[in-house]
Amino acid sequence: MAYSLKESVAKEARFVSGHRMCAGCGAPPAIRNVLNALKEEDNAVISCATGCLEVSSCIYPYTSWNKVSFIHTAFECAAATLSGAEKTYYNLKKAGKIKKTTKFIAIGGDGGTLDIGLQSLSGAMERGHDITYVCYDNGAYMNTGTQRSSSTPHFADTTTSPAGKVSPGKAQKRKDLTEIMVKHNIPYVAQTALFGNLQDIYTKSEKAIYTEGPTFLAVFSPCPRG
Ligand SMILES: Cc1ncc(C[n+]2csc(CCOP(=O)(O)OP(=O)(O)O)c2C)c(N)n1
Ligand code: SF4
Ligand SMILES: [Mg+2]
Repeated sequence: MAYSLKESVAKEARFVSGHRMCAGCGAPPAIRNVLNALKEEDNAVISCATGCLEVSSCIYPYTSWNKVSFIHTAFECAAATLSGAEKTYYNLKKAGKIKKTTKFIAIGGDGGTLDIGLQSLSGAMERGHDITYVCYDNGAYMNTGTQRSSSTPHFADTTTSPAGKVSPGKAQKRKDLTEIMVKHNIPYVAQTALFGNLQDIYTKSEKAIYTEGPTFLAVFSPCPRG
């Protein structure tokens, strides 16, 4: 569907207010905009690695996840968990036991994706599951106090790579996960920034979610605190 701002704001959001993320955090609007690309008639299963987004959006008995099935997964296995759910759906659909279309979306932060969950992400992409992996990349392990990740830019100041008289900040260069995903030869890989171009995030999310096979989307998402 061609992008229409009017139509996209009229859709019922799949990620809604009431969460406990910091004011000004990029992750909630980033994910709301990614999920906005889902067709209203489709179901979605979300597998979410721990991180700021996960711990702040489902504090029992409240949740900000609307009209989706949500699985909280450990860091290591957001993609592996979703692979299992997708394969089960595939088999049930083939047997005629499920009629409705369901889309499968894994979400992780940069720590959960570039570092701790990389192996299960790579495996799921290589096996060819019909899933979309979305990394909201804020450049550090923000939830535990801004520790450097492999996505933290060179020379950036974090609590474990302090910049000052003794050290210039993070000594290592940033890992380029988007390029690593391209090298998996999967049908669709994209990256975008949330702010400034809602059409870009919508168009790429729609393409990622509705392209058959494994797809990857990186969304750069600011963390005012970190
Ligand atoms: C295996 C494991 N190690 C460490 C933690 C502690 N932990 C919880 S959230 C978090 C930071 C996550 O960073 P990132 O994935 O970049 O998401 P962000 O918090 O930046 O949104 C850490 C280290 C954990 N829950 N599980
Ligand atoms: S610490 Fe950063 S990433 Fe976490 S909720 Fe606050 S602004 Fe968002
Ligand atoms: Mg992070």
